[in-house]
Amino acid sequence: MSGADASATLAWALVDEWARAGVVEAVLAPGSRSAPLALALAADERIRLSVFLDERSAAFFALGAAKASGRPVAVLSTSGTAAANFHAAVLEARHARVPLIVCTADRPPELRDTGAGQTIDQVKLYGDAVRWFVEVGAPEDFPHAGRYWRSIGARSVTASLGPPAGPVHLNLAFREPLVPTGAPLVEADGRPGGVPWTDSRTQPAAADPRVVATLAAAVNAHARGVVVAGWGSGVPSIVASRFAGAAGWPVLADPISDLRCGPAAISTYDPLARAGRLPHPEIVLQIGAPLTNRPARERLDGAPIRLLIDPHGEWLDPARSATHRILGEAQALLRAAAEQICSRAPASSWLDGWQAEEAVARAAIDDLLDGWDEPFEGRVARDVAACLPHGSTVVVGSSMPVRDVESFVAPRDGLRWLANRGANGIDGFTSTVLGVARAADGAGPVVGLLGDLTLLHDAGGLLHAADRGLDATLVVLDNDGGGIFSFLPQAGLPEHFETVFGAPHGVDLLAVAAAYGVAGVRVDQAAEVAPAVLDAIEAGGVRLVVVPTDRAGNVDRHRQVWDALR
Ligand SMILES: Cc1ncc(C[n+]2csc(CCOP(=O)(O)OP(=O)(O)O)c2C)c(N)n1
Ligand SMILES: [Mg+2]
Repeated sequence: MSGADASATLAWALVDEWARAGVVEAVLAPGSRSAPLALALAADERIRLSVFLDERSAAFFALGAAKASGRPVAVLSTSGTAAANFHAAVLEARHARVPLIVCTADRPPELRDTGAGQTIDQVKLYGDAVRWFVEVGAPEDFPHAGRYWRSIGARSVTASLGPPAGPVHLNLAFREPLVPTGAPLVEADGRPGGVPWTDSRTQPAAADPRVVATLAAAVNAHARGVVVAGWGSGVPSIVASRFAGAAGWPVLADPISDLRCGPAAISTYDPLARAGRLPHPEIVLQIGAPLTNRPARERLDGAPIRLLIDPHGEWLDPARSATHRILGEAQALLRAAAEQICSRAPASSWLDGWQAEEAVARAAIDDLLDGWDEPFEGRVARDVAACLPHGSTVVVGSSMPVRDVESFVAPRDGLRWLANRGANGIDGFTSTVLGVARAADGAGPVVGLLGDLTLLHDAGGLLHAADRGLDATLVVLDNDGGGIFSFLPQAGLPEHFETVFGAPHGVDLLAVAAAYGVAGVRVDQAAEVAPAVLDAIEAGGVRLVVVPTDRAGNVDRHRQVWDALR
């Protein structure tokens, strides 16, 4: 064997291939076994490196940056439980189709299964959650080693981008010495001209003319249709608007679909469904995930024709109500179908009816909300979305925030919405928001809307947050526990409810943030929430706006809104 430094060469070749293929962000949590790759990442000026203590926060930060940018982000851990702490973010990346290059350092084979320190079985650690797994093997100088390492680097980027995008896992065994030996590198130069080892492209799917014709015929045959859009529709709002406008159909859009804008958008389907006032469509076309809102889903699942556009073959149909499924890109299909629809514009009595219901419901909701001085969680969601400048990104936490956003936010354009809805966890959220802010790079404000437990679950994500040069405002609805459970049947079991579900903590969230050097304010009046958020954005840096609310009172207020529409 030559004395060349194979570990350093492998690390350099991987990082070089990632940079050639467009990777600009990497995240690591320190450890010794990962040293060769950590040093190569730190040395490469094309890639910005963020360092976290907690691997879970590191992975969710990478997830946020990748979600916001659409570009793969590399994330590196040392061996052992460190690698296991990536798992939650890997699962979210899988289900939300986010490109992540997950690198776990490992002991070489001769140290495995021997009680060697910090050694677990890392082979296929994340199971089927990853789109590609490679046991890279301990680096050695062998013929064409450079070709092998470079092709792994290039292919890991390609595999993470799919489609569908998702996490890939490189398990990297390193032998000591783990720091550069000073020996020459193995011959492993990249292609001339700075191009990736293998330039890999996926041909964009054009819409199949027969499928387009079938969809257009279905629209032409049914005036009483609706489009429903959950997260991940992949359709630009202009395309959805043009299709809906030609069809004369309303768009029932969860804000996190980015399609709650334009004249056909209906934002009040939750209270309308609860009041039994949702008109009965003959046909429902679902793009993206199902709505989060259960009353509306239950109402629409009963439509005689339920069409599911399924770009990634994921059958996003938990109610099993789809009568027809189209495997393919919604964007190309809607764009082409809109051309073939015998347009019902400018007037469709079906759409007019929906818009009239929307106007009545919107006015009733807004009147109620505006009359309440103490912060109501639904109003906070509505007002934060309404006040933000064009170009802002809102990252919504699971539990009630994502539901209140769906129930109360009025249609508007100019916002981008993100949420961890692949697996609906409340974990890693602080770090996700900060990762989004990293990718946004000051291009527009980034605001997180989250519950108190969601903040506390990843309070550690605030470590160093003030020093990362990031701008992000975290609007925390502090109802001292899990407010969502008060809406569920568990609420009828008072004996154990607070202990087992509500889980109050009594923690001063501003003091927690202050311990990490993060400033914030507490806002007790509903009308002051939006100004406080705008002040925080203006001040810059990472800031908290804590809005105290009351779990029981919050349920009452929601019921008052539902009752008002009955
Ligand atoms: C990682 C993870 N653990 C547990 C849950 C279950 N869970 C769903 S909502 C919730 C409470 C969240 O409380 P908070 O963030 O304060 O929001 P609120 O319910 O008050 O709106 C919990 C524990 C989950 N979704 N994800
Ligand atoms: Mg809460």
